[in-house]
Amino acid sequence: MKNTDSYSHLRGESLYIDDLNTQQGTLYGLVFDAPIAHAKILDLDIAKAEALAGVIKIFTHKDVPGQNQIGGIIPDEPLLAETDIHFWGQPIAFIVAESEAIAKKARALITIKMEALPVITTATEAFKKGQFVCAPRTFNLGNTTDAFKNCDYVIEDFTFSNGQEHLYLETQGAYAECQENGKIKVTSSTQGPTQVQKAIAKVLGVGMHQIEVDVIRLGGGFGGKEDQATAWAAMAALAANHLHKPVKFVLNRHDDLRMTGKRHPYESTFKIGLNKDLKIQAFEATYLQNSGAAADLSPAIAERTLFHATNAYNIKNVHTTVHSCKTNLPPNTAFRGFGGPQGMFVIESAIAKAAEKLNIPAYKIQEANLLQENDEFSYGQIATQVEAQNTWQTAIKDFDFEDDVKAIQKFNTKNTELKKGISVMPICFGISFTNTPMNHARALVHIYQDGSIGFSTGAVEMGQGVNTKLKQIVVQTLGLSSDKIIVETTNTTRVANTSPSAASATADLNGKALQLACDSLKERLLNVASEELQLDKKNLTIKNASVYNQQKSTYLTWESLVQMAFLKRVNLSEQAHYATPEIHFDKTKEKGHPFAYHVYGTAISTATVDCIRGTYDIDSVKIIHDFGKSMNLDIDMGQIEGALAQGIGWMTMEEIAYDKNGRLLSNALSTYKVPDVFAMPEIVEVKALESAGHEMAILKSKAVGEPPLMYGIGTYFAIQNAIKAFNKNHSLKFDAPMTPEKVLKNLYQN
Ligand code: LUZ
Ligand code: MOS
Repeated sequence: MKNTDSYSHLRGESLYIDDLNTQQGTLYGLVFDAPIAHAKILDLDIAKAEALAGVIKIFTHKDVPGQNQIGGIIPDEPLLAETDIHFWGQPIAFIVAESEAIAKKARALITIKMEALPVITTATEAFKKGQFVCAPRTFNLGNTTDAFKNCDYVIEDFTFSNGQEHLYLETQGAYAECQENGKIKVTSSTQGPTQVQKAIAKVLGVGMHQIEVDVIRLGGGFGGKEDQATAWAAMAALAANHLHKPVKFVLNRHDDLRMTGKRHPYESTFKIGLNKDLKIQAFEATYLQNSGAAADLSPAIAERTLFHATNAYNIKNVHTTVHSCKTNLPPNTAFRGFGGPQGMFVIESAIAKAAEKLNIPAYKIQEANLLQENDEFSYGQIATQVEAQNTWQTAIKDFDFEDDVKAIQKFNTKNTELKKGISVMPICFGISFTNTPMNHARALVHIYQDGSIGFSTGAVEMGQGVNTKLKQIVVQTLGLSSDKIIVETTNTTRVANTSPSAASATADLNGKALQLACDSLKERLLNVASEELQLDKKNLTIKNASVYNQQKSTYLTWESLVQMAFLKRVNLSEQAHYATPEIHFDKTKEKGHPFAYHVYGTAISTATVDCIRGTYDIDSVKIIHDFGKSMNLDIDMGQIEGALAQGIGWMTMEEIAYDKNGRLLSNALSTYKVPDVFAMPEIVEVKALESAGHEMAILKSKAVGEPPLMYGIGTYFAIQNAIKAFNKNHSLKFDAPMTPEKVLKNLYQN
């Protein structure tokens, strides 16, 4: 099925927050934020700003009728600063005016007196000072101390991976409208409508039933709107509630870049031990996560780092610890991969370092340690339906890896100023929210009297194509054509208590609930058909919008069947609930079976480095990906290509920079470089692994949102491999992103 949004996207008719028709009397919001990263607020003067013509009111924490608190996991984040400032860009006051332009003028009139406090911007500094947003976590398997004693080689080093700006095309925003009896409706650009509803209710001090959150679609989320769409919606709702006027608040790009959290930078140390046969015997790592000034989703992200610490490898002795370090940066947050990529970069670095020491290619070590059926992950889950070897071997064979290696060697002998490199990157990513209670979803389906269908789920369309997949499920289950079916907006009054659209699990969870609802409706309608046709129900099916008896069509069309059912007073609506079976996790033991299944794949990347300039091209990325049985290859391919681009960006060019005072330097697209079409590899080839799929994946079509981002990690090592071909004495360093500046240094330093 074609992406259901392609028609309205192409015509520019798709609606985002900023496209909504505003009601008469709509007011506009703007945040006054902290101009310093850490301070005590001595005095805030809003009088002059509030006196400006066209300014309606300026809200501070004193105007919050409920709790001034938006922390999702830990209540440590005020909506509007009270006595202290903890990061540059922290919201302090919310200006509401007749226009954005007036609000902007008012912002310049606000004055604040502060007493500056020491600023911490790195995880290591916070770690040394003992500042954390939550307790550390440790996963342990076997006994690393004993295992290291018997290793032929033990290698230790440290790694850094930087943050990453989400850069969703649509910035954060919300539109709040008052309704009758104190009810407020908020249209929000959020991945988590229920989180937004809950936070607003808390801030206003009312029940969740007073708040309706509606989501049409997002212009991208990537994790940035899993937890961090709440503040803006809560401010708009706060103002609408107080003023009894509609309030629109869409962040401009600069405000969004400055005020929102990003992917967590990680500073990590590792110790890896292996034997002459290249089998990794033990792996230890300590991850210092730069959490920023509040917990946000950091505890869950830290946990996922541990879940993916050994990537697609089997290691019998593992000891990993993660510390969520509190710094004076905006609270860092979910970003595609959710801490997994950060963990995987460390094990890949460890393998690269070991390979350097043994003077062999890294892929020999990788290959010797790939996960196999019934291996145990460090968190106790037993690996089944493992495709690590399959995707690896298929990639090596189908993409003529050995030939590539030889060609690159030949190229490197012939050329002095240009060097090529190659890497292999296997991935293994667990599917399910690691927090087990979040793994459930609901769907609501209405069949109208004329046979047309409208359905709702908790899934948020953010460009990933979930609405198309959901529509496909209805089409398949009820045997109809898609023009009879509409996907309603995601709305908390139709489908309540939803988990955010995240963790790559949206289509699985919501799709399974939808499938259950459609199955029930189908059963009910086939009962009616069986009665009408006087035929055995078990021979009846619905396809091509007609009832079929043993593969032969009957006179009963879908429309007539629905009408008949309605006249017989049969319920044409259904609500269903799906909760992922089998999964569990015991945090006291740090053991369990947290994932429904894993997604596997292998990417081969090649790069060419210009050894005079330090610039590089990623020449090719060739991927064997485990889609299971992809239910929509167009959409899934789009996810792979997008994730790969984002992974390449994170690993090779996107460089978040804060100065030592905690001010964001990379605060515009002139100073923050993201991949464009020229940065993409000239060759991107994606082939589907032949595999059975997994029962817990919707229609056996495996989750595809996050896993392919980690193919991008391979490009870091392909560049590094080329550098090593030029600078034989170079000692590998693991400092991502591999920007041209760093490439140049590495080419000429040891
Ligand atoms: N969000 C979340 C996620 O709350 N829990 C998760 O496990 C997760 N994993 C990936 C992306 N977002
Ligand atoms: Mo996410 S990182 O919101 O799946």
